[in-house]
Amino acid sequence: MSSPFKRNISLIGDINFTGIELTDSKNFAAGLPAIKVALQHTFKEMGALEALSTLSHMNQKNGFDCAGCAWPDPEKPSKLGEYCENGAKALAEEATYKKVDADFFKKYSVEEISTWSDFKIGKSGRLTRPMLLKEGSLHYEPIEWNEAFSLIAEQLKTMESPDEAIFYTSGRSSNEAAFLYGLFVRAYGTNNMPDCSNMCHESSGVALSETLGIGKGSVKLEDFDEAEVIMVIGQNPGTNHPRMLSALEKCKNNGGKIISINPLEEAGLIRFKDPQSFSGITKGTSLTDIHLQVKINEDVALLKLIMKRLIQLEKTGKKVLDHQFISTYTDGFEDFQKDLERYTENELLERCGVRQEAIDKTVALLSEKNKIIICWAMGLTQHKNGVDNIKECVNLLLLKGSLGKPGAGTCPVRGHSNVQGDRTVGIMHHVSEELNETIKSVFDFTPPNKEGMDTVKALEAMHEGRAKVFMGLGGNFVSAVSDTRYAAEALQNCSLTVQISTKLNRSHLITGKTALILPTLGRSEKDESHGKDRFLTVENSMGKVHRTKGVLKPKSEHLKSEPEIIGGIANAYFKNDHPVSWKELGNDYDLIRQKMSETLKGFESVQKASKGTGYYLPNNVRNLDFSKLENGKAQFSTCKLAEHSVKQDEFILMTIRSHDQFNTTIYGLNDRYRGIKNERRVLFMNQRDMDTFNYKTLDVVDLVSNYDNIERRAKRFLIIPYNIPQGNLAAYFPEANMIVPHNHYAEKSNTPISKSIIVHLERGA
Ligand SMILES: Nc1nc2c(c(=O)[nH]1)N[C@H]1C(S)=C(S)[C@@H](COP(=O)(O)OP(=O)(O)OC[C@H]3O[C@@H](n4cnc5c(=O)[nH]c(N)nc54)[C@H](O)[C@@H]3O)O[C@H]1N2
Ligand SMILES: Nc1nc2c(c(=O)[nH]1)N[C@H]1C(S)=C(S)[C@@H](COP(=O)(O)OP(=O)(O)OC[C@H]3O[C@@H](n4cnc5c(=O)[nH]c(N)nc54)[C@H](O)[C@@H]3O)O[C@H]1N2
Ligand SMILES: [Mo]
Repeated sequence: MSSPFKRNISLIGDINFTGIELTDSKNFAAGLPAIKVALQHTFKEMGALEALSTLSHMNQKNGFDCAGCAWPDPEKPSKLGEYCENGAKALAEEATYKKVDADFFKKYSVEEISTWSDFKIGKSGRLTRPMLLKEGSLHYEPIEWNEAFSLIAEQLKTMESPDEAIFYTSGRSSNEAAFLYGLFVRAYGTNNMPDCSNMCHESSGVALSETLGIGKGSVKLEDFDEAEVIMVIGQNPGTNHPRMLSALEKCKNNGGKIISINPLEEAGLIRFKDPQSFSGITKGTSLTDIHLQVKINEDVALLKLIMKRLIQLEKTGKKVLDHQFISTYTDGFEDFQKDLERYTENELLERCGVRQEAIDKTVALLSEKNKIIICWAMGLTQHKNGVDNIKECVNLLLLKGSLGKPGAGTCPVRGHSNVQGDRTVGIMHHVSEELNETIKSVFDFTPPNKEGMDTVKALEAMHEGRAKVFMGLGGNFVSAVSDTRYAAEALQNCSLTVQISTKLNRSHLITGKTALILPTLGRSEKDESHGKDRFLTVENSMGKVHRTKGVLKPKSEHLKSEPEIIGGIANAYFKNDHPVSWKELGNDYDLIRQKMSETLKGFESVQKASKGTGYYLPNNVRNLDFSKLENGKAQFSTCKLAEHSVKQDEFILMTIRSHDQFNTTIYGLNDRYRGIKNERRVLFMNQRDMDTFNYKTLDVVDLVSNYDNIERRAKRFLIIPYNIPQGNLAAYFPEANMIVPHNHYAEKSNTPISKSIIVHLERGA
């Protein structure tokens, strides 16, 4: 019997060390070094002239939205430039002059490319034409668009049930593309729409929906000007949302205070030197007033302690809580208060590991203020108790009446530039009966009403052979999800994998039997049809919808826009036998917007209103309208403390981003603010732990996790002494994804536990 053809693909590529240099970690973010690095990256990839002229259009009214993070633009963008160092890197990455063309794939087999590091793979350049990897072949070869569309349509038709196909989305797609994609997937007959947000802010969505009735944040950018206190929890804005530092600076200049809660003292939260102002370049603004160095995943303990102390203070006669707000707008206060009494201050203090004086200062500050904003990101969401982490933040805001007024509210800081919009316009594995009804009346077909799969369920289904076709609208699924080995096996089980992408990544190498690459236009590129420029829309982290229009000449004449590609696939699948005219819709974004306005709440005037700086979608928390929740009130929650059983030789490890990456795209090998030059395989460790276990700086170790008696290993990391709590470790994602178990994730949100993985270390070679 001949064995089935299996390509010999490396899961993570080259793990040789790249020549580390250690420097001092920094105590400020941005400043002149940021300008220098921004220019270095863009000049290198694009040339100086094009770089400067393109950057001047970024985040401006008639330009394009930065494809990096989802931080909003101010009403009046700075004329000097409304972008940050890492936005410039995102542009350089997309607008690079380097190309991955048919010759490239002729020269290099997928096996060979897979032995390269992710850094080298990404730097190969932009994808330029549709490519096919045939069953049994090791080289991609060119394919015409129409043939690619037919091939996908044929495969989709051979599925025994539409639920055997998976349609993933990453949050860079426009509202129009995501809406059309969701519509096609439903017309095909499944809700299998896993999304990058399942691994990201899903815990926020669940917690906020259950407590406040909307899965999004409530603050607007202006609220940062008025806030008395901003708490930044489990987030590293200096690297991942650098433009947020300007908003924090404004708060400080207006007399506000900043509390950061993080196992690390991140440079971006210490001091900010605004590269767009003169004083910024010289001395800058100190940001954090109180840093609470919490142990990994002990935020619930810390927040409980703070709230317990606030309630006690109130009992001494001081006015600390907003009783008026609590009685008018909330439900469950008594139970919440009773639950807090179960814990002693000492036990909470010991668990969170924070110094008593820092807690005292925090309690004193919060007791006097009631315009509080809480910002958070992956440090809270990616734990088993991720949903409770966020509910505990909501509890604090409810106690203080810090919602629905200027300068106060919730601020989950989103990741991808349109991850929030994609969900708003219908990328969702849950069934919404309301949306299904509207789709039925607008488009004249009946969408499926069976719950679909999120990323963890999709992974399992492919692994077990219950799903056979995988399509990715952007992203790099295999490197982004947990458990790289399991993920690779899952994708390699598929009969067909399709990636709609701008740049080459590992998901083009670890594929199904047959694989397709469909290259698409990037945000920064002109999207022309019949000589006319088209525009798209996106939604930022604060619920504002606005337009985006590229300015650069597309990298190749073969590229299609995302809506065109989706329209093409749908048209090949349905031929003309469907009430929706897919091809027409894919080509005409005005028509898509027209349909969005008929289908989606808040999009009634998207066509007109998205002009200029855009418009806000409805948000019930801003109006203190909790009518959809139990008793018509915002809900207090009783949250559990985290549970970890960590043995003597084990640690809790968080996977974090370096300053030189965008998720699985590696811009460079430095992590400037943390003092690392030219290496990604590093492990941050407390010096006392190093002494206890007899490790020296730059000793080599493997990271080993053991869940359910399965040993998972990530090889070869260099130990770096770092200011991190004892018992905690940090390494970069995606390298460390080898050790994240696919079947351990947050309760209710299914977000993988990427920030609290129990590991032990083994000395490596
Ligand atoms: N340049 C750049 N920008 C990006 C991205 C990128 O990769 N590069 N990614 C985008 C995406 S998709 C996202 S989701 C965001 C991610 O933005 P972040 O969430 O800021 O990214 P992470 O590096 O995952 O950092 C998490 C932070 O949480 C802290 N942390 C970890 N565990 C805990 C904990 O248990 N408690 C507390 N309190 N803190 C903890 C870490 O020390 C770290 O500072 O950024 C977006 N923007
Ligand atoms: N261990 C660990 N794992 C994590 C995380 C973590 O903190 N730790 N973070 C998680 C989070 S928050 C997220 S959001 C996910 C990210 O998961 P993904 O969104 O799947 O990953 P990205 O690396 O952002 O995807 C990059 C690829 O997107 C494609 N791309 C870029 N721009 C465009 C575009 O405009 N259109 C199209 N069609 N394609 C484009 C390029 O080909 C590029 O290679 O990873 C998650 N995984
Ligand atoms: Mo994310």
